[in-house]
Amino acid sequence: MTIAAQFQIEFLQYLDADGNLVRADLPADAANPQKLLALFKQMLYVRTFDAKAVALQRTGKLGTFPSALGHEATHVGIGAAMRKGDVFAPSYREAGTMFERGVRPREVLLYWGGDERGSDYARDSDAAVDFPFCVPISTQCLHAAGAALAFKLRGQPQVAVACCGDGGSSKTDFYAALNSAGAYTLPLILCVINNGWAISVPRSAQTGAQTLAQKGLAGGLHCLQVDGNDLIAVLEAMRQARERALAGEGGSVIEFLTYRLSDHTTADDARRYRDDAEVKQAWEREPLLRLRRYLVGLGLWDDAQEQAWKTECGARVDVEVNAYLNTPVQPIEAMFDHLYADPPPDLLAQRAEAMALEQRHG
Ligand SMILES: Cc1ncc(C[n+]2csc(CCOP(=O)(O)OP(=O)(O)O)c2C)c(N)n1
Ligand SMILES: [Mg+2]
Repeated sequence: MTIAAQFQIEFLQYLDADGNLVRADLPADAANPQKLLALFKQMLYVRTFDAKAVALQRTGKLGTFPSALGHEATHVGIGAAMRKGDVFAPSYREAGTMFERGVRPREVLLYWGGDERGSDYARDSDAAVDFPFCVPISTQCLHAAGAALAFKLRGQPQVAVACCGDGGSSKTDFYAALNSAGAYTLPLILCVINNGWAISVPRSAQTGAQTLAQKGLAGGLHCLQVDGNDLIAVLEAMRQARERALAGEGGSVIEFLTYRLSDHTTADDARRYRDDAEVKQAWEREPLLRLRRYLVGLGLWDDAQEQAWKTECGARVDVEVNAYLNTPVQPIEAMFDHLYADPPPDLLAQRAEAMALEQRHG
């Protein structure tokens, strides 16, 4: 027998869990520590927002919320690597990426509070062209593939980026998206955020594949596995994938290894299906810890600065929360108004019924 084809999956990491550099060839982003510092501060802001959103849900002021605790390097890094004109198609968890695109925290709160105005991003932000949160698993991968096809047909130098989870990478939509990206050489970056769990299904039960990155090989895409808790690696992986796409060399599947330190959502209790020991270990690899150590080592950060910044983050988040809580509630019929240009008769009947009920009960 001869070998018909051979493949390998590379793993990218610059900063280990202790904040030590494991490679000498630092990319340009890391050679600019001020940029890393700014993104570290943003990661802390995202974590502050996340904790507040969970607290709002617990006190009855927000609907179900999917925490992104532990995903900060992946989420902020993906957003920071994107450019105006690119299109982002998130799942439900990537608020941290959306903030980088210019989505305001108050909009994210509106969305999870059940108000569609939260998806109407400001016209002057990079996010104006982005897709809203997507709860149906991995359908956003196809939306992003469609955007990437449009960029290609129009000859626009832009990329489409979709995020899905380890579980999402098992869906047909994910495979169809990567197949079209390979067949048409689309500028599409599929980010598989492997946080170890798909609600209560562990990564080990999710697939027989050794890595999730290798799924892109079947479609002829470039594939890479990245330490998703290492901001430097996330930025560099995205930079390379974007450059490759813009050079007409096609799309990528990037697997980001991270961990869901929180429950799946506020409607879940992960203690019922996973070991505390696993979570404890994951806390030792979390993304803020290592970047903090690295920046402290460079003399760019210390405890006093962190305390001051945390206070500032709390105040900034409070402004957003107040803006959300003070947004006048929409009339009941608003929930029917963003589904169809021409609503079908049964929906119009439901709309009328809802309005009549509201009039009767106030
Ligand atoms: C089409 C579809 N099927 C099932 C669900 C229910 N569901 C919500 S989240 C989830 C697990 C997703 O896990 P993963 O893709 O790993 O993303 P994570 O939540 O870990 O970010 C499932 C099955 C859904 N939202 N959409
Ligand atoms: Mg997952």
